[in-house]
Amino acid sequence: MQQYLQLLHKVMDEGVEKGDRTGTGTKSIFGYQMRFDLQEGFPLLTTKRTAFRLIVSELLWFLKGDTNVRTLIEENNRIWDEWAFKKWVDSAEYDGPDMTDFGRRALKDDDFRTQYEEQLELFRARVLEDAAFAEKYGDLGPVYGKQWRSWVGPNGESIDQIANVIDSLKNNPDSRRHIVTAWNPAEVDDMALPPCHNMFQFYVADGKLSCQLYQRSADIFLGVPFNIASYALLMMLIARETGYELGEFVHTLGDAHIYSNHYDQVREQLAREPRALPTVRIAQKASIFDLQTADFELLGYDPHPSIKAPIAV
Ligand code: DHF
Ligand code: TMP
Repeated sequence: MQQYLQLLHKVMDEGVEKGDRTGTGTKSIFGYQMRFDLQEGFPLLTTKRTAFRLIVSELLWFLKGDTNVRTLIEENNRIWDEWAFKKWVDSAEYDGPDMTDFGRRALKDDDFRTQYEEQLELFRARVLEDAAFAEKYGDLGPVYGKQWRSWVGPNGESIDQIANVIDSLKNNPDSRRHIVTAWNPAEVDDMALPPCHNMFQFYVADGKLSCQLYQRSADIFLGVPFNIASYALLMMLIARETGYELGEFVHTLGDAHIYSNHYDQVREQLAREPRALPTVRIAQKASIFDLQTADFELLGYDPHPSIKAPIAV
């Protein structure tokens, strides 16, 4: 994971100060590549505790083709709630206290923060209790799960990119077309957040499966540790399904940024020594689509303590 720490260093030292959609401000570089050999262990950060369980449940949620936060909340995974909540408070049906620009206001105003947390909790409860409400406001639009499993083609047909790529990896390993893309230009405007990890390609050589991800936008402190581990897990699942050994995960970043309210946390993390990587054990099921969060076991994980940071909405 030295490459991740090198990335933190590089962006802190050389990043250009740049405004962004969320109004937070960032230091940013454009274009960076990391390579993780999965034979060397599971690439989960050891310089801060990173929530493996949330990474697993999010990946299984993508693989099921799900786009509704209800199923995540049921698993006590709240990482996508703010983006569904945003759709709810912007809707005509919402009649609670004004939540305009809630992410930034909650950072500056403690009274507002209390009010916002109350509204977010009410939203979660309602998504869990009220199926019709959840269907309307828990859904993030045609995000990853939809594009991976049921991209709608020009004649209304549904394309399962994950099943197709498993098939092509098995039957035509030398192909240079093992691609899955979540970036559907016809549908990005309907998504709560356009895909950040937007395209990946598999590669088979010497009986080993590798994968390269192009991530257009990378929140290096909060998002990227999840993204690395998520794609490493995805590779383990696809390798199991296709019978190959594990090769490299190649992670290519577009706009790689550190938010201005993460600088202290980054410095704290950079003062820590990396430890040995953990490993992951996954239960044997008939198909990867049958797996559940409890089927994943993380072994030998001994990280430094977690470091909290606000997420830019
Ligand atoms: N927006 C932004 N600005 N950055 C992101 O990384 C991001 N990621 C999204 C959706 N929108 C985003 C989906 N993935 C967390 C991590 C990944 C993620 C969303 C949220 C997160 O908050 N992680 C914290 C707390 C995790 C916990 O609850 O334990 C962390 O410290 O890792
Ligand atoms: P953007 O759509 O304006 O690029 O904002 C998306 C933010 O979310 C950006 O900071 C990148 C971050 N992000 C990740 O780093 N990884 C992820 O998996 C997701 C969903 C978002």
